Formats: sequence, C-alpha cells, structure tokens
Amino acid sequence: MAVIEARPGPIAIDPGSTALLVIDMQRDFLEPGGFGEALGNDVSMLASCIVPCRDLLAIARAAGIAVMHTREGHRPDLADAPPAKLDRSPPGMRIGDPGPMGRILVRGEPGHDIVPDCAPLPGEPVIDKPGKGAFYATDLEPMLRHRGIATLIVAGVTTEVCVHTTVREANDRGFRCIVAADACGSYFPHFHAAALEMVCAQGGIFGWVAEVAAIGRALQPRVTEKAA
Ligand code: TIU
Repeated sequence: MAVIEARPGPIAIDPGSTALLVIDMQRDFLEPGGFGEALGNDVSMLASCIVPCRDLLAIARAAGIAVMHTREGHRPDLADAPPAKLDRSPPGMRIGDPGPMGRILVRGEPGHDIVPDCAPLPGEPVIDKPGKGAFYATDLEPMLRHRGIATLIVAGVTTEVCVHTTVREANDRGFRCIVAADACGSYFPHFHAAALEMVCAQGGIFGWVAEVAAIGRALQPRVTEKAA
C-alpha cells in the first residue's frame, strides 16, 4: 500500500488496483484553432498542466500503475453528436467544421490527437468518448472492472467539465477517485479551484485531491523497492 497526502485526508492505495486516467489532453483543447478556442476560451490557460501531467504519467508508469487515456470527439459523420452540442459554438467554428488542425473535435483529425508530452505509450488504452464523462457511451467501466481497478487517479482537462463529470460518474460506480490537482487545467482559474474544492469538501464527497508531488512521494519508494 502507498499512502498519498491528500485532501480531505491521507488515502492509502494499492497500486495494483489503481489506474491513472488522463482526460482529454488533446490538441483540440490545448492548442489554438481547436474546439476550446472555438468556444471562446483562452487556450493558453491550460498550458501549465502539461508538465505536471507528463510527470504524473512518468510516476504511474514507473510504479506499474495502469494508465488509460480519454479523448473527447465524434464520428466523422457526426451521427453521435447531439444537436444541442453542435449548436453551441458559432457557425464556421462548430464541431465538424474545418480548422487549422482539421475538422473540429472529429476522430482521426490532427486536433483530436493527444499532445506529444502526454502521448499514450503502446499498450495504454485510449477511450474515445462522445460526452464529457468518460463512462457515458464508452467501454471504460468493463475495462476497469476486468483489471480489478478500485481507485482512479484522474488528471487532464478541463477540471470542472470533463474531469469533474468523469469523477462524479466514477464515484457513483464505486471507484475511489484522487484528482491530481496540478495535472488538471481549466480556462478559468476560479472554476479550477472551486471544482477541486467541490471534490474534497464534505469529508471527500466525490473523492480526494492531491498534488502530483504528493503522489510521487507516495509511489517513489515502490519504484526504489522494485529497482532493488
Ligand atoms: N469546454 C470545456 O471546458 N471542456 C470541454 O468541452 N471538454 C473537456 O473538458 N474535455
């Protein structure tokens, strides 16, 4: 077991039944010309979470923790995109419209790719999701159950949208969730802070919140043990 210093209190995890779930670290959200910018956001606000997310991936991989990634996006024919979602950005900048990184938020386009610093390694599952939550209309839950996963460390973007929705979905399904605070990012710093508070308020109503450094400190001894 490894004990992570977290809010609202320390949490003991078994790395063998823990997965790191990295949410939507895609060019469409993090780089100019994609879906995030089409919604009117300053995408530079997400840049600060890339290195912590990269570091968290390295920590999890070194500790032998299962790593999974998600991507938000739609079929090229947009048949899986609700009209209510399509209508929400201005004409010409909607899901499926052409942009500098290809068709916005469409699977297979350059903008749909995960940024190089957080790229999946061979063997790490990538879950393509049409919604904000990673459990909605995906095969994530059976993949976690088949591996005996009980605890999720969750990182990625954006804190209050896809990370939060996923944590809420996971919590209701009985998974313990640890949100890696600095490996998450939002276009709105006050939403980021409030979203993290919401997770760990009320004695940890949806889960725990920990810094990447704290997760590293908890898992590092295992890496040393393994190497010895
Ligand atoms: N707009 C926004 O903050 N987020 C999303 O649309 N998707 C994710 O959070 N991935």
